[in-house]
Order: sequence, then C-alpha cells, then structure tokens
Amino acid sequence: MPEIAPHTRLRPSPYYEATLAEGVTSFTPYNQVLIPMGYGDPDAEYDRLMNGVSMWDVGGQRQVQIKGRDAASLTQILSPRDLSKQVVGQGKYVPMCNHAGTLINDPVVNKLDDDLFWLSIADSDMRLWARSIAAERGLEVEITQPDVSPMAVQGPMAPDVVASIFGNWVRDLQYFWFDEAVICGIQVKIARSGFSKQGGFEIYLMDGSRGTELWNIVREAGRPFDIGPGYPNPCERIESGLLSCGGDTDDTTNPFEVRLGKFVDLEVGDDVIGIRSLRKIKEEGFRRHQLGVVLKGEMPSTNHSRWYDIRVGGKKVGDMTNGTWSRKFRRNIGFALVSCAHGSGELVKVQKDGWEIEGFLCELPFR
Ligand code: THG
Repeated sequence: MPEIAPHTRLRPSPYYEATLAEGVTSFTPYNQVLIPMGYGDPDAEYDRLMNGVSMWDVGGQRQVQIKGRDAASLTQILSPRDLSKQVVGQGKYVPMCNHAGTLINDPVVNKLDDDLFWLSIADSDMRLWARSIAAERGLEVEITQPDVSPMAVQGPMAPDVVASIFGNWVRDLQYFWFDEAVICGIQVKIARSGFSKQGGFEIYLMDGSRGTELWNIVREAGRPFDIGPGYPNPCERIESGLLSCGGDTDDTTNPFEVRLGKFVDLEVGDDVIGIRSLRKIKEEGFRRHQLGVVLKGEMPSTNHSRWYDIRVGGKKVGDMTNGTWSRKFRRNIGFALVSCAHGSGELVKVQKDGWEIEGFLCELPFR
C-alpha cells in the first residue's frame, strides 16, 4: 500500500507519540486529525472492548466552542433537538442538519455554562458552518476550536480504571453528563460517553502538551485490568447499531432515514436550521430507511471501503453503507440504506467486488 504523505493540514493528536509507542498500525483522518484504527491484533482489540477495558485516542473529535451572549440561541438554531431543558454539565446527542433537512453532523452538544457550549463533532467542518450562521443572523458569539482532545476509556472495566484515577464519584455520572477534574496538574473534563455500547468514559484533555502524560496515567491505572489500546471499533459499532455520519449517510440523508428521528423535536422554533424541511419530510414521508443486512457464508469478508449496491429481483433498492465480519454473530453484517418498500426479513443480493452475495434485511441493532 502507498503511504499517506505527511502534511501540516493533517495534524497529529496530543496522543500521537503515545500511540506510536503502543505500536499503532493504521490511522484514519477525522476532522483533519489522525486517529488510530488498529494496533495489529483486531481480535484482541475487540475482545478487550467487549470483556475488559480499552483506551482510545479520539483527539479528532474536535470541540467547536460557542461562547457569548447569544451562545445558547445559536446552539439551538443549529440543533433540531430541543435543548431548552439541557443543564450545565449535561451533554446531548444532536443530529445537525442543513436547510434542506440533510444530516451534516451528529455531535454531542456539551453545555459548560449558560453562555458556553462545546459541539463535540463528527467529521465535517462545523466551525465554518456555525460561524456563517452566526454572522448571517447577527449573533453575538465567539466561535473557536479550543485546545481540547478527548481520550475514550471503553469496556465493562472502564469504571474501575477511571474511578481508580479520579475517585468513585465518576461511577455516579449519568450518561452524557460530565464534570471537571485535575490529575497531576492536568486539567480535564470527564464524561460518561464514548462511541461504543460497552459503556465507559471520555476524558477531555485541555492541554495538548500533556497527551503522553495522560495516556501513561490511564495506562498505569489500567494495568491491573489488562488495559490496552483500541479505537472506535467498526465491528462493535456496527453490531451495536451506532451511526457513522458521513460513512453511512450521503448528500441527501435526513435524520429520519437513519433512525435519528427520536432526536428531532418538530416543535422547536422556526428559526432552527432545517426544521421546516424536517417537518415537511416527516409529513410527506421519506424514501429510505436504515436496516441491518446479514450476508450468507461464514468467511470473513475483507475491508469495506465503499458503498455496495443492494438488489432485489435484479433491481437496485439501496446500498450497503458499511460492513464488518461480526465476531459476535459469526457472519458478515452491515448497514443497509434501502427504499422503504423493502423491510426486515426480505432476501437481498449485495454486489461486492464483482460478486453477488445473498443476504437478508433485519431490524437494528442486530441480535
Ligand atoms: N463522543 C464525543 N464526540 C463525538 C463522538 C463521541 N463526536 C463524533 C461522534 N462520536 C458523534 N456521533 C455519536 C454517535 C452516537 C453516540 C455518540 C456520538 C451515542 N449514541 C447512543 C445511542 O445511539 O445509543 C446514545 C444516544 C442517546 O440515547 O442520547 O452515544 O462518541 N465526545
């Protein structure tokens, strides 16, 4: 494989050196930051997440900071989910849309103060977006990308590791809530969150010069629990039904199509971007929906790097947007974005690399 040429547009995270020392074998760019996607032993990396504890460099989950008199107004204008009851110290998962109601990002919105928010973004430029909207609407806000880089600690033993560093109070944090902490003089925020369904925490490092130190603190605390490095695990996240915005969505996907309708509040104000389109889509119905697809055969299929056609009776009905060999179900599984005319239980054929693979559609999450 050719290498990815280094460039100053593509930045290392504060944990970069630490992950090299761990033997990282692959990266993917995310918000122009390199994040690890493998350490050479995918079975062990999956097993640790499912049965032990795993630590991830997710510094690419950048924070778009919105601060100032109109910060709460702007954050709501960007969010078709009602944030009026969000309190300081609480995060909320929010599908953000453009004016057409197309999903453009799905950040965790963290409320740090009444006039201070962080959008913990997926891979698209929400700083550019937020600044444009703020300027067009004449809002008094300052929008920046502060020096904040999350690390995730995920897996059933994550509470033991994080509590042994910061204290037992972390065990009482509710999902998506966060609080401040200091360890060895390093300022962090600790949230009950992370891109897996195995539970855990995210530690938001607030000083990029101390990434290696923080990594080593977690590494040491995790030693009794056999902690090891990991990453947002494609196998686990597909098994669990977690959406990858940009990976499982295209330039016309709306939140209803990809199971995010429950995070859209149609009663939010008319000034919220995309809300009129979303009301219309909800009323008129949408074309596609997201299901699981289970393929025949017990041979692990290789890397999934583009969308594959899904056919019924020789006609294309949608796309398989991502796929993985499921270690849990011992099958190749994936997400299907298909016409609403096709549903769970239906037999389909997936066109992959010149092959036609039989499979069936099912509800998500897989079980
Ligand atoms: N953590 C933080 N920032 C992030 C992510 C993260 N930014 C990018 C990306 N991940 C955003 N996407 C998601 C997608 C799903 C979830 C979190 C972030 C998630 N969903 C749960 C679910 O779908 O079951 C819970 C949703 C809910 O019930 O509110 O956790 O991981 N900091």
